[in-house]
Amino acid sequence: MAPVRIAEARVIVCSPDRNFVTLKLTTDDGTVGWGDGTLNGRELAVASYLTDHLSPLLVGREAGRIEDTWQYLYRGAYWRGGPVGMTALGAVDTALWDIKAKRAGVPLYELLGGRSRDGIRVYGHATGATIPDTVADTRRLMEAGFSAIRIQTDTPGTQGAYGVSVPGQVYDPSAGGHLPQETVWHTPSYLRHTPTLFEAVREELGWELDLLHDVHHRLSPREAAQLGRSVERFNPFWLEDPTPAEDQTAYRYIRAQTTAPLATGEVLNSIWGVQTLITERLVDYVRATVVHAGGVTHLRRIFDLAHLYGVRTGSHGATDLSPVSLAAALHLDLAIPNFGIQEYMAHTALTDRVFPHGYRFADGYLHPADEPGLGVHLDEDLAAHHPYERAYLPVARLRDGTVHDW
Ligand code: KDG
Ligand code: MG
Repeated sequence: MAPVRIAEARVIVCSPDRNFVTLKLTTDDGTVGWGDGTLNGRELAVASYLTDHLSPLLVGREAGRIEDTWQYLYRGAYWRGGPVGMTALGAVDTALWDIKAKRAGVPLYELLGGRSRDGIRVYGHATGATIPDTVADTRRLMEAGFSAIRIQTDTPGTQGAYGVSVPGQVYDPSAGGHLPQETVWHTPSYLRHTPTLFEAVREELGWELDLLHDVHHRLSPREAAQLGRSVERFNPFWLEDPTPAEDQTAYRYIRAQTTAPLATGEVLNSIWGVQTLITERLVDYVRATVVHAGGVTHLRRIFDLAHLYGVRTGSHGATDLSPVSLAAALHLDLAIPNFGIQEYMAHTALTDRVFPHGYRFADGYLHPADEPGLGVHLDEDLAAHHPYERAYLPVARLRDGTVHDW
């Protein structure tokens, strides 16, 4: 195949119900590649990193040299890494893989080694203000075909629990305005309440379903161990982010105290951020993503390391990851040997119209598009009707006003 060069790099920021940053790379033979560069609450920093710092380096480069471009933009930058830089690099890398697969005339998973499975098992999100509401929502998802469901509920004694949606709306914690919303967190109430949620779901819906729960970084290692022990008997599929993710060694303590399976990594963006977790087998699932962990090239490297140590994958897939990165995740999920599960929250109808895509959900599984490339596009005219709107994720405080992990 004759080499082509990148002729244009354009960043599109739009807000079809929420903000997304998308990179469009066009080669001199007219092939277009799409990359997601969305970093919730810090979108414009990635847009500027791409427009002001990376795009000038990309124009004129050979589009097919993906690994070399990755190394050039990572090792070649003295100030490397971090969520903004790795998200920008992820957007470039994803767009280059899209181009390579389109030029080869195959869906991306074919270039990653081909299918290792028939479909990608996903978990959905059940939420509710009360435990009966969450049980009802879990039942709704079971009836929709999900065999794995994350359960979250409001906790009496806290204000603005993580993961609980406004009834009838897609869960999205970010909110518009000049300042982030503030929530009130109280660990003792949460530790008392959460096991009763697991108990109610098991009593009402039985033991076939895989149940997941996201602690969202709020506990100390000792508290996390207590939670793990108190839900072990309900056979959880995983407890996610029990403690702040950047402290890898906290997991040594938790692991020694509980057999509850552990998952982490959605906020970690490089192989060095998960190295100890994987090589010491401190977690069961690694949740890094294409968009925040440097694209398909780097995430594949993380997943291969995880494979060596028997750790499986469970990539982050909240709605602040655009359909472009969800599509990329599906191709990688389909190809790797150590796939575990993929998070899936459907986007809003408007987001889906702005990002037409060929992936589809059936019977608890997602299937990537079979067209060449990622199988996702951006309708630039429609996107232009939905410009960026300032929005932040919430901030958590304890009852005495101390800032806590959200
Ligand atoms: O931007 C933050 C969200 O993506 C995050 O809060 C969602 O924790 C999350 C999850 O597991 O989906
Ligand atoms: Mg999470």
